[in-house]
Amino acid sequence: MNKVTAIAHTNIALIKYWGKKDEALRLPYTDSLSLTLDDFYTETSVTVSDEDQFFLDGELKSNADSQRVFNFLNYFRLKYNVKNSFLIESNNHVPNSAGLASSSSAFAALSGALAKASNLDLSLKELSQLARVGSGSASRSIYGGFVQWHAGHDDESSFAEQFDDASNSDINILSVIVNKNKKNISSTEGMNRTRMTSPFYKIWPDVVEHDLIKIKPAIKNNDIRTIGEISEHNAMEMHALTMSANPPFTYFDPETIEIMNIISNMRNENISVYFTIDAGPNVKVICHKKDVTLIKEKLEQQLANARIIITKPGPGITYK
Ligand code: 2P0
Repeated sequence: MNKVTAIAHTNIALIKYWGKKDEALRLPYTDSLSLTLDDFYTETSVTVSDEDQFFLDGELKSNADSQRVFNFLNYFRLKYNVKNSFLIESNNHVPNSAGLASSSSAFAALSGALAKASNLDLSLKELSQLARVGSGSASRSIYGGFVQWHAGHDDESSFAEQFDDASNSDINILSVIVNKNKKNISSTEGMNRTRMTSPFYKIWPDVVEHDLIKIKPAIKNNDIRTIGEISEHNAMEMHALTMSANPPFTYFDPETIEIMNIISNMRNENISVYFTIDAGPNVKVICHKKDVTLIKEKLEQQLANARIIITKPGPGITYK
């Protein structure tokens, strides 16, 4: 049987997804909006086989470590009446579970490869619906550029679509990696605890709606300063939710806060630079392409142990 290979890129949420109203289908409480990134991706090959097996970065994973992938295979088979088992070989070109959203590219690539290996001719919208059930943010990684995930109210109505292909955007992102260790509190657990216990969660849908209304024209106008301001504020609004959960928690490490301060100081020098942070300690820095080298140098001068990768808007799913 032929091997089918799909490549999908990670995305960074500018307006965050934080909370599900349906666990099994991964239906979110709110829309979210992301930028797909060029340099972080997952390449996944699928071969029809006589048993399900999952290799990650060349290593055969135990049944326990494959459970999330196997559950997804079962969902896929049931949804599309597929009878086959699959050999899955996935290679991540991102540090795993370090707030770099590797599950977004992973489940997007897996969805595309599974559909192709099963001779299903799925639209991008259908792939987005499928990927969403693997990991919410994966619904957005089907597309390149700026992508909006419509929360919807059921499986059919919850999917992402491209908002802008970013071909006219001067935006650059610096990925500042301070910690590659797996996070203690998964996104799934973190968002559930927040939703159930933070007294501020009830205003989160309004916060997102408001931020989306402001960021969309800024994206169309290539207004990176406004994109940065809104994204940074939205990230802090999300992290304020984790700190007000019970028991409270944070994804910030000391280095995370150090980087936030460095960015803020650069703004005092009139450099247009902003940050966003996901469910981990690493920081994504948002800036104009013309400033990216200077900003990288300044970060390197002030951070002894950080790894900094410059990237730009990336493409949607492709096949080899
Ligand atoms: C996002 N994050 O919008 C948000 C912001 C992290 C912070 O989506 O539970 O792995 O698998 O649906 O997609 C990371 O969570 O969560 C995430 P699940 P996912 O990108």
